[in-house]
Formats: sequence, structure tokens, C-alpha cells
Amino acid sequence: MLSVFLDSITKPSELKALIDYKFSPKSKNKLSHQKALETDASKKKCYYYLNKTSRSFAAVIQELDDDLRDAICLFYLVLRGLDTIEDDMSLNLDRKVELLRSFDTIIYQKGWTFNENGPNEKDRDLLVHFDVVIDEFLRLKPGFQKVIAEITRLMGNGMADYATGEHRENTSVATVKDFDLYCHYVAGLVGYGLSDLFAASGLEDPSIADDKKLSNSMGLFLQKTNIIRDYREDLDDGRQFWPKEIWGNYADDFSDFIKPSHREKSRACLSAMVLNVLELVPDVLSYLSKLQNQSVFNFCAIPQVMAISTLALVFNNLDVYQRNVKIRKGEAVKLILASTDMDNVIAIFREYIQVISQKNETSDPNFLKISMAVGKIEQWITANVKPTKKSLIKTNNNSSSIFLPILVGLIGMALVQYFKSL
Ligand code: D61
Ligand code: MG
Repeated sequence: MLSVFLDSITKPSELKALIDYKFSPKSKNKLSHQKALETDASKKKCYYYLNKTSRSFAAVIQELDDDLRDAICLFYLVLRGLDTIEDDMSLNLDRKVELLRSFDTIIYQKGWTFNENGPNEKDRDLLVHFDVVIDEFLRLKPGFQKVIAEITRLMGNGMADYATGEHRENTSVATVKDFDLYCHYVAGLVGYGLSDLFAASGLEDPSIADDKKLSNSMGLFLQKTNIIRDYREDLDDGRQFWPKEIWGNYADDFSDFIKPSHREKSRACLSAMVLNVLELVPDVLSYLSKLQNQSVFNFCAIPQVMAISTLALVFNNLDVYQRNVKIRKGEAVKLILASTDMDNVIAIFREYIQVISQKNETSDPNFLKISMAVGKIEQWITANVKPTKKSLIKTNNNSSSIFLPILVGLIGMALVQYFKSL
């Protein structure tokens, strides 16, 4: 806890965000959600598993309007269950494929549970108690159930294709097209399903689900950013998601990038990967600008804003090859509090695009292409921002007078810790 503040010690705006966030009153939706749980033990168990299995989505899901919250929570839990089968490298392949391909019918089987995951599989517990998820899934409106089951069917079969080595070269994803298809199965389809659920709830215009490319890009932007960030963790676990068509230009072996002697090739490969993701930004902004409902907007915008800040952090950052790089909690909280409307979200994207632009080096083989991708995003912004409205993130520095005392207090606490440790 203290370390969260210390990480942001030189950033007053982040310290303020952390404090504001900690003391912010509960929203109307959150209160209504908590009230609903008091009288419903079965639903409560589902949210227990949501909070246990998702660091990125649990909070934004629980802030959704009543009509969508449970449907999206169950959508998440069903797919997390499916992904826990996909991710388990200790499961027998035939058994894995059988489960992946039939998961859309499993979710209709009252009482189904699964205890064959390896003991260290991080979300094993969810499948051990999956009967809880199934009970709640079956309580959803049939219209919601249908969307969830259909996406589960498509995702499960797509995962099974990849697990059996289709679209792969040995263990690596072969082409950029294969990479896009894999990310479509595991994340783009979530975008499809969410758009359908938004439409089915009546909270968004049904036309939000018409442009499949935009919904797909919403998922791809999140998944591809994670795949870049998680290079080292995945490598250590024996997984490779970067397409060989890209990384093969910079190394013979996927593990070469961790070698200090390989520095410049590693840097260039990372740029090529970031470039591939940057191309999705105009679609992401187009999708977000179509949203009407405030809770849906926050739910969609917050993960995307986190992703662009992560992308700016990993770009030209060789630490990616050694360890998991993560944005500071203070930065994350600042972004959450700022992602309230489209003007702010555009300002945030603009800021991180500028960070990327500044970290772009002329010596990089992808320098020109990255400059062009950045230019395209700037073009989107110029063409879409209303010129009358100033689109600056409200940094609210008017209360900065309270910072000095807070800063002094924190430094004091840090010193106490330090002397205790001597
Ligand atoms: C708006 C808001 C959220 C969105 C969106 C649009 C479009 C797509 C997505 C969320 C999905 C983004 C996925 C990015 C995170 N990647 C993973 O979780 C990987 O697993 C993919 C398969 C399971 C997907 C489960 C999921 C995730 C987020 C959701 C959701 C379902 C349902 C509703 C809302 C958000 C990754 O898993 C990491 C892990 O095991 O923890 C992997 O295995 O690659
Ligand atoms: Mg997975």
C-alpha cells in the first residue's frame, strides 16, 4: 500500500488521484449492486469469482447499469472458465480440445464442475465451482444467454484449432494473419459479444453491433498490447504469441531477444510489434465515439486507455524482455478518474501517442512507419474533435496546496519504514 504512494512520490497529480479515488463516494450503480447481493447468495458467489479472477475488469463491470451488470459478469466468467482450459499446459491435448469444442453446451449442464486442471493453474478454483456460474448463467434473459453461448462456441472452436497446431509453425504463431485470427478468437469475439449485449440491453443503439471490424479492433488492441507486455512471462511458460512473420526478421530463435548482445535487434522487433498495434487506434476511437450510455462508455474506455498507456511504456523499452513492466497504480487511477467522456479520452490518447512519437528514433528500421501510424491517429483526432471545445484532461491542480503536507507525510512514513528496516 505504502509502496503504491512511494511509486508516485514525484508525481503530485498521481498522488492526488490515489487519494481522490480512495475517498470517492460509492456510485449509484455500485450501491444498487451491493444491495442486490445482500439478498442473493448465489449471485454473490459469482461476483466473488469475478473479483478473484479479474484484476482488469472486475471494477468496471460492477459499475455497469443494472440491466447489463450480471450479463457481462457471466459473460466474463464463462469465457474465463474456457480460457482456464486453454491456458493449462498440463492438460492432455485430446481432453483439452474436447472440452474447448463443447464448452458452449457445458454451460447449460446444471451441476457441471471440473477438477482436472493442474494444481498451479491460476483460476482452477473457478472451474472447481463452475456449477455456481452455470446456475447464474441460466437465470439470465434468453437473449443474453444466446449471445454468450454463441461467442463461447466460436471462441472454443478457434482456441481448439490453435491448440492442435493449425495456423502455427512449431510452437510459434506463423503469420500476421494468423496472429490477427488468434486474437480475433480470444478477444475480438469478446468485442462482438459485448456489442450484442449492449444492443440487447437497450442501453446502446443496436447499430453499435453492426460494424464488426470496430468491435473486433477493441478486443485486438487489448489482447495484442498484453501479448507484447507479457513476452517474458509467456516465454518462461513455454508460450509464444508473437507472429514469426514479424519476429523472424530480427532473430532466428524467439528467445534470442533476452540476450544483451541482441539489444538493437530486440529494440527493432519491439517497434515492429508496437507498430502492428498502433494501426488499431483509429478503430478504437471510432467505436468509443459511438457509445451513448455513461456506464457502458466507462466500461469500454477504461481498459483501452490503460492499454495505450501500457503501449507507450513498453515502446522502445528493453525491460520488456527481462521482466513484466506495468504502469504505476497512481497512473492507472489517474486514467480511471479522467476517462469520463470522449473529449478526455481523446486527450489521453493524444498524450500517449506523443510519448510514443518522442521515443521513436530515426535509427529504428520502423521509424518512418511508426511516424505514419502516429500521423494517421493525429489525423483521426483532428477530423473528429469539435474545435470549439478545449480537449484537455482536467488535471485539477487547484487543490495543489494540500500536496505539500501530504508529500511531507509520505516522506515521513517512508523514513520510518526505512529506519525500522535497519
Ligand atoms: C470493451 C470492454 C472490454 C473488452 C472489449 C471491449 C473487447 C474485448 C475484450 C474486452 C476482451 C479483452 C481480452 C484482453 C485480456 N485477455 C485475456 O483475458 C486473455 O484471455 C482471452 C480469452 C478469455 C477472454 C475473457 C474475457 C476478458 C475480458 C472480458 C470478458 C471476457 C468479458 C466481458 C468483459 C471483459 C488472456 O487471459 C489472461 C488470463 O488468463 O488472465 C489469455 O489467456 O491470453
Ligand atoms: Mg488464453
